[in-house]
Amino acid sequence: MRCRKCSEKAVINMRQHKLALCKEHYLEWVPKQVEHTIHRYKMFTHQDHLLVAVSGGKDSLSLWDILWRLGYQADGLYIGLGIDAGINYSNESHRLAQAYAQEHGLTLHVEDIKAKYGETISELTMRTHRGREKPCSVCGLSKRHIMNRIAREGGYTVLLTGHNLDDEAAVLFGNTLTWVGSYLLRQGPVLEADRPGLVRKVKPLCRMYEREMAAYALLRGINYIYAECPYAAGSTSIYYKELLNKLEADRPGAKLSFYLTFLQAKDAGLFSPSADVRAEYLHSCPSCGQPTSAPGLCAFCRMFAQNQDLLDDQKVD
Ligand code: Q46
Ligand code: ZN
Ligand code: ZN
Repeated sequence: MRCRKCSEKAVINMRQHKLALCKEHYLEWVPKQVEHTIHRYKMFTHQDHLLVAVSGGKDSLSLWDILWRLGYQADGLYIGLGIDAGINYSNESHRLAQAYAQEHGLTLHVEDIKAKYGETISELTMRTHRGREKPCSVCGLSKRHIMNRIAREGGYTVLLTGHNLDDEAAVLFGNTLTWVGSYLLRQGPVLEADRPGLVRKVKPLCRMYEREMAAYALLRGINYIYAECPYAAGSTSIYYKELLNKLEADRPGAKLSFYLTFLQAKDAGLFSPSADVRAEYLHSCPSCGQPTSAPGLCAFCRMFAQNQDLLDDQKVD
């Protein structure tokens, strides 16, 4: 297989794009694709002050790398979740995120959940769900809350995450199995800051296949954590990704077309804003100021308010 641009030996063949490229042209092609997505969905400009959520994985580190190469002002945010599960997952991912920042002279904010709130994600899940559930819902809620808080405190105009096409297609697949209108309406490359207390959120890798990002990180020589979070195993989203991969193997481009035709349908008004029923009930959490549909404190503040009660009880005892 030869590179379409220079006839050198190709390192990757992307059947979905009918395109094979050599290393040099592939490393040029990926940032161009991402820049196209940034412009296509009017995500941000060179004047914006960006905050990238960096987990130490291939997607977020590659995204940070691409932004740096494209000349955007982007700082990183690493959230220490305190996940160990025998492989020291959090420490290793933190080390790799820090190493990337140092090598490129970039600023990385580090927020350690245990240091700040007194419990790791695993401990928090044990307390709030008695270990009956995986930590993912607690983890997702905490990450969203903390990312938004740090972006607001730091005066960042846009918050970026490294979700790729495989992630987005799997979420979309789940949402279409249940047809929750409010979720479908809010899924997309840009989540506007349309509620007080929210920072605009974007996903510049939403059109890039996971395989393309893995190839980018590898060919660019980015050191990322190969291990998945130990709690990801057996999750529904991995199951949906496997199903979509089977479809993609038979019909190259199916994943991309599933996602893009959804966005077109949404733009054409297939989902009415009245589907976003939650919006009517939103108010600002009295403790942190972020929007919530829960009565009183938001779900994140409630987790820690319970904790505070427990601590107070222990002190009384
Ligand atoms: S980090 Fe957190 Fe993920 Fe691990 S505990 Fe689940 S949500 S799987 S992206
Ligand atoms: Zn080439
Ligand atoms: Zn709150």
